[in-house]
Formats: sequence, structure tokens, C-alpha cells
Amino acid sequence: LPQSPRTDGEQSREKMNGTVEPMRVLVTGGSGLVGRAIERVVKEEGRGGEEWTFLSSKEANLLSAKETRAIFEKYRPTHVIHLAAMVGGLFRNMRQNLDFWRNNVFINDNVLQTANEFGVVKVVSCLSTCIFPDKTTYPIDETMIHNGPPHDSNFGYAFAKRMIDVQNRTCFKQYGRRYTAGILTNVFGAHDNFNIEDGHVLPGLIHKTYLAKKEGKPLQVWGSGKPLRQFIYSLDLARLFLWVLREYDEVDPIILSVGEEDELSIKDCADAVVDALGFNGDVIYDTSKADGQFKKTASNAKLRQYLPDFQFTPFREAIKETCDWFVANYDIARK
Ligand code: NAP
Ligand code: GFB
Repeated sequence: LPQSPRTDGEQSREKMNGTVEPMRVLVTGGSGLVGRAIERVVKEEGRGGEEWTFLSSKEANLLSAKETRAIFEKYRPTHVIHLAAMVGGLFRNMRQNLDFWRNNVFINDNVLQTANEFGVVKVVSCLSTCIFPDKTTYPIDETMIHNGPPHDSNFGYAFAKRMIDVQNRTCFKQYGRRYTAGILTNVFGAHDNFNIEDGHVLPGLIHKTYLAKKEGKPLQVWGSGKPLRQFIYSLDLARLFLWVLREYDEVDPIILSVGEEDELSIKDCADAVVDALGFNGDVIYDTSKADGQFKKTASNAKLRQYLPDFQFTPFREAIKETCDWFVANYDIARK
């Protein structure tokens, strides 16, 4: 067959004899919710020509520029999926806005600048739908990131994430690096952080419902239950991330989310978790607790232009799989 034209990445990895070196992919934050989902999908695909390394903070603390360089010297990645971050739900963000700002700015600059210095062909980083302006029109799309201040509850994290987009654009202008980012909506799945104080809503509800059922007590849902969210199953996100790494060629970020039509209320989430775990006790809404952003409805129209046929796992099916994983792995789950 005639040789297909080499992609930018392949050209940079072409050896003298015309063969292409394998893609060496370094996944920072590889031990977390999203990282473990990518690891599982990569293993199931069994695709050749790619070498994968999944990092945790135990191997390198990416807050340290020295340790970050040492990791790049050790693995010499051609591509990076950059997941590592200080991550948490609404309540941890409200408690630690400064920590979320500083830790994430340091981690992001260490990874992105070191990748640039080591000639990494492509870095795919993570933004979040919670970093968009709080006062906005809906649905939100990729062009609106910097159009106004984010919600007060997590503005430290939100501004740190926005700086990834600034760093990608400036690195493209100055060095021609085509580094990009996915804008993730709320993610859930196996290996999530199920810590009730620090985690996100779905792992928090799963953990609290598990305990309420075990102890014969009511389930306490925080807030009014009225806020709206879009949720993506970690395995679906993993498949989208692999597509972004291998095929998406823009520096502009792309929203990785279910559609606006799949938006759910927090009450819908509680009902789904209660059904999945077979809880029959009382459900109480503690309105003394914050609701956070009422909505952050994001459009996935850009994603649909690229992948019109991508199938998301139905929410209740994904919730059941996550609850089953949590019950089976209660002893080792992060909580
Ligand atoms: P996670 O489960 O909390 O995992 C975080 C990962 O980052 C872990 O592997 C952790 O390593 C690593 N990490 C944290 N601090 C580090 C440090 N100083 N040095 C090296 N590694 C460090 O997070 P996640 O939910 O998978 O999130 C992955 C990415 O998606 C993050 O960038 C997050 O901002 C973004 N995102 C997540 C959501 C969501 O709903 N989960 C939504 C939008 C965006 P250890 O395991 O060793 O601690
Ligand atoms: O996932 P979550 O903590 O963060 O969801 P956000 C918070 C919403 O769920 C609020 C309600 O309306 C809470 O009142 N909720 C009910 C609960 N029960 C619980 C519970 O047990 N735990 C938690 N955590 N919430 C985050 C951002 O916003 O979105 C982060 O702060 C991050 O930076 C994340 O980007 C994806 O969706 O409100």
C-alpha cells in the first residue's frame, strides 16, 4: 500500500530506516479516577506502537521542578496526558481556594514547561466545566472560558485551570507546540475519591448511602438537591481522551461531556444511587449546606461535529457499575 503521509508526531519519530518509533505516552495523575480508567481502556484495546506509563505522586511529586525533570529524563515521553492535580468537590474547594490555586499552578507549569523543553510532541491537559464564567449565557461553549469571573466557591482552582489554556496558547505562539486540553464535565466511576468531606457529589452520595444502609440511618443529601449537573462515566471519558491524544489536532480546548439534554438534578443523582444500592430508608435534604453553582450547562456540539456517533454509557447503568465496584472494593477504595 502507498505510505500514508506521516502525521506531525510520526514525522518527528521517524527513524533513518523509515520506521516509526513507538509513541511513548506519560500519564501524570495516572493513579486517580481518570487515570485508572484510561489504563483500563488502553489495556483492553491492546493497541501496538504505543508505550504507556501511568504515574502517581509516589514516583514523582510534580510540585517539584527537579522531580518533574527527573521523570521526563527517565521516560523521555513523546506524548503526555496531564491529569495530575489537586482535585476536590465543592466543599473542599470552598475550604482551600488558595491551596487549589497554588498547587495546580505549580504542577501545571512544571509539567507543561518541562514537556516543552524535552520536545514532547503533544500534551493533553484537563480543564473543567466549573471554570467557566458564573454569569453567562447557556449553553456554555469552548469560546467562553475567559469571559468573566468563575463561581466564587472554586475560583482558585478555576483560575489555575484557565492558566493551562493561556500556557498552551503562548507555547504555540512562541514554540509552535500543539499542546491542548479537554474541558471535562463532572466525572465519576471506579477508583474515584469517595471521601465524604473532600470528594465530589456522586462518590459522596454512594459512600453515604452505603453507610446509611449498613447502619439503618437516613441518607443526608447536602443542599436543596435542585442544582443541575452533567456527568460523564470515567470509561467513556477515557475513550474520548484517547481520541483527543491520537486524532484531535487543535490547540483550542474541547468540551468532553454528555449533551445538555442529559443534565440531571442532584436529586436525580440521589434517586439513582438509592436505587442502585437498594436503600429503603429516609432521604433528608440538608439545606444548611451550600448548593454551589446552580448550573454550568455545557454544549458538546464541537465534540459531536468530530464524533457524531460516540455512544455514552446510560447514566443509571454507569451508576450501578460504580456502586457495585465500591461495594466490592470498600476496603481499598479512597475514602
Ligand atoms: P484524582 O482521582 O484526585 O487523581 C489525581 C491524580 O493526581 C492522582 O493520580 C494523584 O496522585 C495525582 N497528583 C496529585 N497531586 C500530585 C503531585 N503533587 N504530584 C504528582 N501527582 C499528583 O483526580 P481525577 O478526578 O482523576 O482528575 C484528573 C484530572 O481531571 C484533574 O486534572 C482534574 O482537575 C480533572 N477534572 C476532574 C473532574 C472530576 O469530576 N473528577 C472534573 C473536571 C476536571 P496520587 O494518587 O499519588 O495522590
Ligand atoms: O461534585 P460537587 O461537590 O461539585 O457537587 P460541583 C456539589 C453539589 O452536590 C452541590 C450537592 O449542589 C452540593 O450541595 N451535594 C449533595 C453534595 N450531597 C453532596 C455530597 O455528599 N458531597 C458533595 N460534594 N456534594 C466542582 C468544583 O463543583 O466540580 C470542582 O468545585 C470540580 O472544582 C468539580 O471542578 C468537577 O460540581 O458543584
